[in-house]
Amino acid sequence: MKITGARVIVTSPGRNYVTLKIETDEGIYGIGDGTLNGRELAVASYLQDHLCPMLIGRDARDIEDTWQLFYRGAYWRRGPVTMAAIAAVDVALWDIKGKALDTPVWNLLGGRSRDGIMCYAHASSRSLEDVIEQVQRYTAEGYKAVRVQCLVPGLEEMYGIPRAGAGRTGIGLPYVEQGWSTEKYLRFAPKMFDRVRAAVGFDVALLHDAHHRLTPSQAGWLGKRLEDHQLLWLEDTVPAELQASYRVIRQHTTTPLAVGEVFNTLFDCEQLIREQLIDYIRASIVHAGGISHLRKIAAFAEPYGVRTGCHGAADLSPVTMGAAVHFGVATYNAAVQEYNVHPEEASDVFDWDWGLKDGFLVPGDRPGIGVDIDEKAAARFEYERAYLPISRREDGSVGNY
Ligand code: CS2
Ligand code: MG
Repeated sequence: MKITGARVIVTSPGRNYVTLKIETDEGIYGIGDGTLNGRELAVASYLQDHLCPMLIGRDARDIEDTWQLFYRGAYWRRGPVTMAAIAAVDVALWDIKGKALDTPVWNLLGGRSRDGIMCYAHASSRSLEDVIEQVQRYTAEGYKAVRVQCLVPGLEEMYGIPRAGAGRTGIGLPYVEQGWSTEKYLRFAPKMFDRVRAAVGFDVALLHDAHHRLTPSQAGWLGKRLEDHQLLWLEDTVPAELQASYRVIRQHTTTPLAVGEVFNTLFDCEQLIREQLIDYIRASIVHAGGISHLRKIAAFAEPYGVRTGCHGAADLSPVTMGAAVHFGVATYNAAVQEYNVHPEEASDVFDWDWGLKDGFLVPGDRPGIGVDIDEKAAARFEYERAYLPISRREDGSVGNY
């Protein structure tokens, strides 16, 4: 089965998405996601200018060989742009294989370990009362787990999740800047959980994201203070590249720790997993080299008791989410999948068969990954340059996003 075409579709139905479509001489095609929030065109060029020409004429069945060709063959390895581009190719080829064999991708990954993967929703607001109401509403809808984020009193903006539209139009800048104070955050975060747990009880799993803004000792203190609230996880406390920091954090708290949405390969988390410094690895299919590489991360993590809790913000397209649902039902140590509703317009462009059932994401029964793209509709939503907000600390210096 020869690859006859490979093209990149950049579209912006509510937000930017980069999709790769690979066509074969048997009429079967597959799609993969290469979206890298705020740096979309870098991946589009990497694919268009460098990988697509090499794909033509290759056998679409040889997924592993194609992965190794692009990873090892480039010499310049790793990094989010490279690994998102490789992921787009990898997922498109798994999609083709599923369609060629007339079977969903979970069946190619060893079959099901479960019928659906538990997901978590997002309670996020400027008001704590509203956050509590959101948790209650999600619980009533059947969600088993909810991430809790709230505006820190004394700060102007929420952190970690841009407002709808933010990043597209800053005031006087092409990007938005937001003030940050770790001290104010640390005074508030434990009280927030005191209030939320008192209101919603312990039947719902709660999660929280610190977005890389703490020092190891601050993270240890926060984790310890939150222990009685029994979080499912405390996410991204310190900058993710500081793997050794987790030795300090781990010694100070038993709150479960999650890290890794910005990781691209096993090498980014090898120490974290081998030393059992974390409980959940958050690497995603799109940013960690596709299904093929994420499987290897999960396989490495399994004997150490580390489970996956893959990133699934709205910048991870319905294509990645489709692949993630197959990965989540097939992979033994997949624990939970982040889930964020995509912008409404995304369903004009993408058509997917995965769905939400009683707090679990479940695959449909189409062959492949079960997601398609309407290229004509995609063309109606032109790319719009967008940036993530920049965080500025109270002393004026740039902080970690
Ligand atoms: C976040 C994301 O989902 C998460 O846990 O950390 O909102 C993240 O900020 C974005 O996906 C960045 O693109
Ligand atoms: Mg996060």
